[in-house]
Amino acid sequence: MNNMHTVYLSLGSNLGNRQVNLDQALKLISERMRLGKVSSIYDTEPIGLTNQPRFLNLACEVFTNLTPDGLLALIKGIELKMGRYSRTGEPRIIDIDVVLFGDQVINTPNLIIPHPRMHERAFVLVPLKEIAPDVVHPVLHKTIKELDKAVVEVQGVLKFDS
Ligand code: PH2
Ligand code: MG
Ligand code: MG
Repeated sequence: MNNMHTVYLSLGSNLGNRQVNLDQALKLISERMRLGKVSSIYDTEPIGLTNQPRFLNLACEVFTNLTPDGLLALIKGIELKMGRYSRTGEPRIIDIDVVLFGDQVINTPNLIIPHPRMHERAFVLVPLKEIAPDVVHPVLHKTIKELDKAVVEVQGVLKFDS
């Protein structure tokens, strides 16, 4: 099957040189898939985590004919290659999350798409709105623009000047 999917990823880093980490992740992604639009970088308040440094976050579009599980494996490989050691709740060099995979709805033990918290997170929606304002969330049936408007708190998302 050669079925191209448009996928949106959310990237975050709050350890080490955050901007270099995001750049490196984009480079590794682009070596394995066709990279489409990339948002600006935002400096963001950590959400749902205590005593952690601020994040840099961005969103990007990729085109792939991988399956969702194949894409997840590729992404985990990139995170490991970049030296991510994972203890939940600790700062991380890089976190790459699949937020949307075409209009697919997936609920398996190791993969939930759309990302279950994307619609309440300004650090995901603000960058995503730049590159995909009219894309429709396949479960909530709202556009990214509409979802972003509904996130009332600003949640400390600031444009990052490099
Ligand atoms: N990622 C999380 C939890 N909290 N907060 C911000 N600002 N940015 C993130 O990327 C982030 C977070 C879990 O992966
Ligand atoms: Mg995450
Ligand atoms: Mg993750």
